[in-house]
Amino acid sequence: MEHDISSASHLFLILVWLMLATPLSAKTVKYDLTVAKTKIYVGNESRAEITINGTSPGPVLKFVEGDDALIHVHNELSVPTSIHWHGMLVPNDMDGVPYLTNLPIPPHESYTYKFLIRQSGTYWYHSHFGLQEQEGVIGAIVIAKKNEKIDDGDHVIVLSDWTHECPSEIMRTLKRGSDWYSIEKGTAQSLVGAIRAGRLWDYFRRELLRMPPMDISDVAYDAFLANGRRVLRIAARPGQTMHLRFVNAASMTYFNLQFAGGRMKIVAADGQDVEPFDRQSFLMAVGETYDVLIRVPAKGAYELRATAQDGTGFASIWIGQGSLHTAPNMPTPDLYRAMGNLTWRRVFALTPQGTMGMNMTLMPMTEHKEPYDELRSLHPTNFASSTQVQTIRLTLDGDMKRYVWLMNNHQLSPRDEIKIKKGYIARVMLINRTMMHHPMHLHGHFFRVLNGQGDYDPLKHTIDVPPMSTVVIEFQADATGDWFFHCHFLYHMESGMMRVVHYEGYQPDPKVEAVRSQLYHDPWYAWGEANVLSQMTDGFLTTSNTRNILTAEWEAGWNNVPNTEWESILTYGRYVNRFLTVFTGADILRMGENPSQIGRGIAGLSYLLPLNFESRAWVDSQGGARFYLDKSITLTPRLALMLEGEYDTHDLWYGKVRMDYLLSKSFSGEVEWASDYEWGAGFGWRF
Ligand SMILES: [Cu+2]
Repeated sequence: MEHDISSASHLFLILVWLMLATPLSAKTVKYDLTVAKTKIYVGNESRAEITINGTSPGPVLKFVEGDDALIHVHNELSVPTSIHWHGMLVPNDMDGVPYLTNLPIPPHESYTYKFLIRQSGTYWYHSHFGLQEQEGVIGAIVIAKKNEKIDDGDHVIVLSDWTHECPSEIMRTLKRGSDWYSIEKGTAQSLVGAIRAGRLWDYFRRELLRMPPMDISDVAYDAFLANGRRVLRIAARPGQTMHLRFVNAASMTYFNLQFAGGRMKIVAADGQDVEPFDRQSFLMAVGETYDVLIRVPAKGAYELRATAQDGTGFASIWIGQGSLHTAPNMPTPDLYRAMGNLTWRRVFALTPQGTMGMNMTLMPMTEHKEPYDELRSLHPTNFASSTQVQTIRLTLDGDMKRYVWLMNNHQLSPRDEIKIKKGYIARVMLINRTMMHHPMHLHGHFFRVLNGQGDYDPLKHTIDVPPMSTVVIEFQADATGDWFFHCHFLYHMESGMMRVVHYEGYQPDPKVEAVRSQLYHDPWYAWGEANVLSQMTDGFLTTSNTRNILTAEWEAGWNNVPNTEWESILTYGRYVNRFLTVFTGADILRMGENPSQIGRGIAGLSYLLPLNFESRAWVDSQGGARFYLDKSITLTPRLALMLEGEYDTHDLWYGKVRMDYLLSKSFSGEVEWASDYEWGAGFGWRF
């Protein structure tokens, strides 16, 4: 009898334990995502893009907080892929960064991502492999709070940028320092443009400070899209309150959002609720999400327009039916003026610490900016005051000309991991020393943005660091692992602006660690230029990675000289910073009355002088030396005046003046006077 009572009470205890251990609402939500190459149409134009279940963006993944996500990803590509859950607090080994947290998913294989949904709000997912994000591997995630009803007024809008060009060709074009995209977009700056804008002094000061012309987005896009369309229509009832969940899944484009039907109420940023506030318009950085409430006016269809920050195009979202009410055109940013403001900031930035203080400074570039100052969390976000703080200083650096983007002046390497102490507060100062915005994204954490709201500073996973500004963020170091921290401009990340946040003592999966070296892979890009004129020819072939540059140059002339003269220079250069490169190599030349070939070893340096004069000096193995001075003046976006002078202890002075008019991305017409070969005309080819 006693025995029976005991087993009954055991059974009861087990039942109670089971009830407590399994929350009633918890369920497993499964998705199957097939990543494959498909032809995508934008209007009448098509391009082979990568889709998820046949579309780009892929399906919206819907969950309820507390669910278990089970996502089977099937790779039908001929190359690997890997999916990252952007803004999601997943275990490190589900984060989808190839070679860091996961092995890439090989072609025609599948992988299952499994994680507990520990949050609610609007997030997204994208491929973290190569440049696949630009090719369309993007999609949204919507997570309802427990007991939250998502009604028919709730819509996800995924914004993106679209180009005909293959992303690897875009990367190579950027690497070779081509200005073509800014010419295509009509945002290229020139001397004549500066005079017309009344900004000659700003232009001169920029040159004096050795800055490149200001740019907002490095790539020229063919279209800007909302849910894969230039024009998206959303049905709505008059007077209805709509909940719009914006995801900026573009590769390189910030969007200005403006609604023709009234103000927008921002209720959440990066998935986290904020105290609601109204905005007429606001700027949205790459990688961010915003939840916005709008009220549909009584009559008509109203445009909500997402304009690319550089003003080169927009996506339209039409809400409601009836007569059309367009949103106003966003003024195109005045790059000359912005540049003027920034160069002053550059002057002031030369304080002992080289920073502008701890407060977030926003660029006075346009009236439209991120709503960061107003973001205020609904709940206190401060940490226990007893927690120890670890301060991390990260500079964002870059060289527009070689298209190298760095953090703390280094590319990603095992040495430069950011080592985090578990349990500490990591306070990170992000110091942007470049003339571009950088949307910095931290995986696996929310950080507080120190924006002056005190205990209610907002939580985010992505933050824009405007040009020449400092932003301070801090997070509780409580998620052991190796987390990626990078600029979410795809081509900036790909050219070096990324770091690994490593928790001290964390041991990654040995299988992933075995291929970690792939993460540090530093690809070489090759390009060249050939100029063929009636009296001479010159050009070069270059191949380069982040720090190393191999160049073969030639020059030959036949006019006004007794015999054809030629010279060939081969160098290996080591890039020190955006001003200085040191090199060594060989110089072979044939010239003079009785031509004979001379070969000599050379060693020297290239240095960028104030006013953007490029200088180069070398000494040679025969005890000689040479000095070059080059200057290129962009008169109009397509017309450049190039001046070159050189002095060699062997063959004395030589100089040339060339006018180059760009006909297309690759070709230009040229007229030149060279001191040895006199006048000539011809063509230039960049490849
Ligand atoms: Cu960047």
